[in-house]
Amino acid sequence: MKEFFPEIQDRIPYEGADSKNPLAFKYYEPNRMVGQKSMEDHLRFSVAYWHTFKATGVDPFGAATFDRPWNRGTTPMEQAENTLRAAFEFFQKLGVPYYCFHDRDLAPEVETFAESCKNLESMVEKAKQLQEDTGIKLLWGTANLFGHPRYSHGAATNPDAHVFAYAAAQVKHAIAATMELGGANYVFWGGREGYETLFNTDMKREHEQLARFFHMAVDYAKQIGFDGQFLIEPKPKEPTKHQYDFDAATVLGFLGAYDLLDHFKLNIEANHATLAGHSFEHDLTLASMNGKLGSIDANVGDTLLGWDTDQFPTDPAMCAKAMLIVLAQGGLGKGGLNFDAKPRRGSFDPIDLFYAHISGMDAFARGLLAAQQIMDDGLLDKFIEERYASYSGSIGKQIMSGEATFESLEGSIMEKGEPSLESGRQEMLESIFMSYF
Ligand code: XUL
Ligand code: CO
Repeated sequence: MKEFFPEIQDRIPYEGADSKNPLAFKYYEPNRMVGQKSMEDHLRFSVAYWHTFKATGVDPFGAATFDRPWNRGTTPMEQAENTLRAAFEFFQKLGVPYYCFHDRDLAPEVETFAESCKNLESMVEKAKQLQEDTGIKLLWGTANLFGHPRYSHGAATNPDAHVFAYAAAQVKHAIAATMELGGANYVFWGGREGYETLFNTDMKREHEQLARFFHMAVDYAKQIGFDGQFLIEPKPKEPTKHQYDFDAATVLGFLGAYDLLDHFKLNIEANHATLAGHSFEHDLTLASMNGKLGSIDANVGDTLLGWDTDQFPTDPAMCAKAMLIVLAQGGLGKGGLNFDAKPRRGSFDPIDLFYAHISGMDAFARGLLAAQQIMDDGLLDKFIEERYASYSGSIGKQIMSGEATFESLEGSIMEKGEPSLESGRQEMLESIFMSYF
């Protein structure tokens, strides 16, 4: 059978930190134990079908630059089948345990809805076989509710109920496809769920529509017995100016307001957090502290650019900050680290996909090792614990137990007077953190 990546003969090897070979791992050793789990089980890496196999390099200024051999078939279904074969060859050679897709990445959308569904079913059958043959699994599936012109004013939040119905029908099939492939999660990214101007938008109504949509999805999952985790992926802007799922805090507020909290966790994407004006670790922490960090889209933006550049992560320190949060909550459960990332438009050779993923995997593996060491040493945790020590003392305990009142606290301040000031020691802590690299 024809190979799509003939330059890579075998599985990418681990060569250790001294290697200068860009086609080898320096840190990612899947079976290496880190704390109680193997690296592979901590990191649960996944490849994003849409960027890695379907992206063309097209941008607003120029045509496609990625001339992928798997996209050269004569019919759309032949291309889809070649793409699937290329994908599984890539997963195996890279040594990655998971992948993620949108329905329309896997199978082409054609003239009628019924025919598009048939295409999806046929591709799911083929993917299932390849999963069985290789042991590679589906981290999550999702539906593309943003590419087709029918969704230009939103899917669930569309002013036209006919479009809402179309989106519902599409998601029904995407959830069923995910279940058929044993997907561990199902993701909702609100592609065009947002607005450009309030002159034509009833925001309250659109929020209510979105909530109805999510409730229907929950009902459908229950009806068919899908036990994967539902995830919402926050993003503040792009494609619309005001995306409804702005950030982790906004999504949690929305889920709480519409009685959906029990059914969803969050898929936090680094580049989305920074577009919202947060750091990656801020949104990870916000999700995690609410028991809602379900999965991660591992990428990075460019500090000089204000849009979603979806680049591969290469900064082990950033990855360590993320992994500290993941380790502290005992792992990602059903979730994983999905590389929602693409090589730059000028990196158009198929082999660039290997360079990109290998460096992303190494960045996170290096970050994991540092995070585990930081946790084991406990210096940062100890500092934070001591910083809040007064809440274990008498006033602090009374405050947090609800015993204290404004009046009782006034009394204690009359007695105790001015508090002593303590330095936050930020630079010292940054220096400790840096010593792990
Ligand atoms: C878009 C984005 C999506 C989701 C899946 O910015 O991140 O690719 O991850 O729809
Ligand atoms: Co994403």
